Amino acid sequence: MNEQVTVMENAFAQAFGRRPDGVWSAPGRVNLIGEHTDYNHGFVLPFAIDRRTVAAVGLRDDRVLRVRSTFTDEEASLAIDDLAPQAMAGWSAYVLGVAWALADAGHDLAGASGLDILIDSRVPVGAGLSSSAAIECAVAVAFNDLWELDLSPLDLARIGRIAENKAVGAPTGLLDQAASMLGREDHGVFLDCDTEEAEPVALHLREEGLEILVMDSRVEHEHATGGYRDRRESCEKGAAAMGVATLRELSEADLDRASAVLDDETYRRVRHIVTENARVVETVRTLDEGGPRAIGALLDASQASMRDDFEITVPEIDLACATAVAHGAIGARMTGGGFGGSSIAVVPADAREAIEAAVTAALSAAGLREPHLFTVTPSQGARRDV
Ligand code: GAF
Repeated sequence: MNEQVTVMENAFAQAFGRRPDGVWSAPGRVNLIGEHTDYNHGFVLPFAIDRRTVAAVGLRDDRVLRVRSTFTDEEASLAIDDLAPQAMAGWSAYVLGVAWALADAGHDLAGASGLDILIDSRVPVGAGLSSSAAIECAVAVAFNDLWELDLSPLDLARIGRIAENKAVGAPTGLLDQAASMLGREDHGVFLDCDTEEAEPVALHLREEGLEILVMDSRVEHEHATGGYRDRRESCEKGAAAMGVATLRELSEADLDRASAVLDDETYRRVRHIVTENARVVETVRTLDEGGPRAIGALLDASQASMRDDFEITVPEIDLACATAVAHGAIGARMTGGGFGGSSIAVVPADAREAIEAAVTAALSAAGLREPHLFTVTPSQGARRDV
């Protein structure tokens, strides 16, 4: 049993005065490539990371859900029969929202017992690594087991997304929850967000002597408001003007017509989605045929597209990526929704320290915030630990 789980069994006993009935966990994610394509019914290639959120849960003999965490003193408490988005506030909406989403999706919670829930997270918050999906997925698997719902991992990912969209209010796609639910060691999750079919893709990082360096800009972002919502609206506007239901239906062959029909800004938003979808598919093919050392140009092109066309990067991220590549990274790009958060660089293990030093020095010389640098490995998705 891992150390975080043992710590949580003891913390639960301290918080609630008894042993938990089980411990479940779910990881954060890095998106290797495919940004803002998910809600456009396109392609994504994320992987689950080795930083997890853990939920220790104990059954109660009433219908109350009581939520505590190791990171704040705030306690939330709500009866299953009173679950409603407007009854939830703060971070506990990620937990209670999942219970509400199950009911909203038509699952019968009439016989469900109340629960005491203690959450701990080692997924950095605000770093663009899906700390929210990790909470949603950890409690989704716990509810699924304790309430005997028998839902598949993909169904649970969909429930997590409903919680995020309707209870938390962030208009996001399925990327984060799918990665957290379906991740596998050493693999990416190639997800078609139209059919919602997912396929594991071997990444071969270790065999190739490569590591994934996360460069957290420490510029915090928010997806319920602002730029994320704005980009989503631009995509919908672009699709409507091009006469398609979703941008997934467009290919690079449609870009000439798009440039004639759309205003410059909308055109560039659309071009990002169309070219990004093509890059995801190409990355999957390249990984298979040439291995991870061959995907650098695709990662760099994705970064340029997010910077110039979709305009979701920040100077800290642009400089970190450019510096990493100039000092030997295979490729580097922002990961996640943008406007802050993290970028990733695929780096040869023996060059990592030099790349880290160069990135830190470049950001400091530019008078930008010092990044947090750490490595992650592609890991297993949500599971029951005990
Ligand atoms: C955030 C969202 F939650 C995802 O659904 C996805 O849109 C991503 O930004 C951008 O690719 O993580």
